[in-house]
Parts: sequence; C-alpha cells; structure tokens
Amino acid sequence: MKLSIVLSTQPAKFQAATFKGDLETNLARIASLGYDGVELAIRDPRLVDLDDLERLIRKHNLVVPALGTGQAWGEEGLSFTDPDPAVRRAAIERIKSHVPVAIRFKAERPAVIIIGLVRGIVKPGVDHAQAMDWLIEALRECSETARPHGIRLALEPINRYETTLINNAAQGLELIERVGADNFGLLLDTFHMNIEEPNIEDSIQQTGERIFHFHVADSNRWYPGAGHLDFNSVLKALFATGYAGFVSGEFMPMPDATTGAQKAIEYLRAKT
Ligand code: LER
Ligand code: MN
Repeated sequence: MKLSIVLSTQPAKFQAATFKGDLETNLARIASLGYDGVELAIRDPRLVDLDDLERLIRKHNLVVPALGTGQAWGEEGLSFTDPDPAVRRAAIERIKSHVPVAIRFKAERPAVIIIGLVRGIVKPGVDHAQAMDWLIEALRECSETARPHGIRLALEPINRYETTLINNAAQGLELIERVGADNFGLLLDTFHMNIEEPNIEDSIQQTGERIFHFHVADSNRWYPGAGHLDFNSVLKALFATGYAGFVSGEFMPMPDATTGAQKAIEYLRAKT
C-alpha cells in the first residue's frame, strides 16, 4: 500500500490538513515517518515557490499523488456554483492553474487534481438544479483542459454538514455520467463515507475504477485506528476494485500532527 499524508503549503483554517507550517521541517518529518508521498493542499499556485517545493520534495524522495484545492473556497470563497459568474470564472481558472503543477509533480502519472469544497454549496436564492448545471459546466471545462496532459480530476463526496452538493458516492457516480469525461472520477474519504454511505464497502465496490484518490481518517477524524471504522474491511474492498493509487491520510493533527501520522502509518502498514 502506498501511503501519503496531507500537507498544506499555505496557512489554512481547514482542521484536517494534518501538517501545516514550515515546509522543510514537515517534509523531512513525513519522509522519516516512512510515508511514500505527500498530498499538497495548494490554495493558489501563484503564491507558492514551486521550484523550491519541488526541490524539497525530491530531496526527501516523496511522490505527490494529489493536489488539494479546497482552500480556494475556505480562504477566498471561490466556487463553481456561486451565483456571481465572475466568482465561478475565477474558480474555474484557479483549478486550471493547477494543471501545470500536476504535470510538474508527475511520478508514475501526474498528480490528481482534487475538487473538494471548491464545488461550493447551494447558496441562498439558488436552485439546486441550477447549481448542478453550473457544476457540470465547470467540471467539463476543467476536465477538458486537463485531459490532453493525462491529468485526472477527482470530485470528493463531502458530508452534509459541509455542502449540499454531492454528499455520497451514488450522487458522485450520477455526476460522472452527466459530466461525461473519462478523466473525471471520485475521491472517496472514509470520514465522509462514515456519515453518508449506506454501506462503505458497497459504495467502494460500486465506484470501482472511478476511484481516482482515497482519503483516510477514522470516524472521529483522528488518525486511522483512533475511532470505530473497520479499516480491514474498508481497505480490502478498496484493493478489490483494482485500486493502485495512494491511500492518503487526511485527519486532524491530534494529539499532534507527528504522533497522529506515526500512529496512522503503524496501524495502516499492519493491515497489508
Ligand atoms: C477535503 O478533502 C475534505 O475532506 C473536506 O472535509 C474539506 O472540508
Ligand atoms: Mn477529504
């Protein structure tokens, strides 16, 4: 099993970005704990010294399986479904600006671009069907831009307390049909699945080859092993689909980032 963990390259309010703060220190720590990769949360590629980031990542022999983009929503309010067309356009352009970053961090394949909360929520006064149409339009445009470079986009079903647009895998699969792009799939996250899926293993099986990325946190959003999810069964279902990507830790830095990351890797490595 290839394991990565989320690192935010910029200050962020998002609680489950496990590592935040000094890049060099955090990358060294992630590598020394035995992780194979690091999932980079990048709010805006223009604000990051990509040459320096790439140098540090290579120095520590880490792979970048995916790029998180949700802080564009969390910190700036950009979304695909805002009633203001200028905000929707800015969100689309922001996601497209991650394409060169995904190419730069190519390992076996380019990094997956994550569409989490940048999809937005249904804002007051907006009809759900209208928000879905804007979402589909934006996803088609971004998938089309990414496709010639072999880059895939993964939309993450997110629990109902954070968004009202695409909460579970079944809705994600319907969206895939409507978007109609072969480089568009899903990111499944065990924390959200525990809240929304009727049966986690069945939803994994039904999503099958459209699982482009996978987040792990336990039921309480602490490191795997700290809650009541059955990771033996969840990981068995994941690998039975033929999934060959990374299992990426995205959990709260509890009791602190290093201890959580260490407990997670010990626990997950014992499963394979
Ligand atoms: C991001 O990957 C995530 O899981 C969401 O909870 C973001 O708010
Ligand atoms: Mn997640």
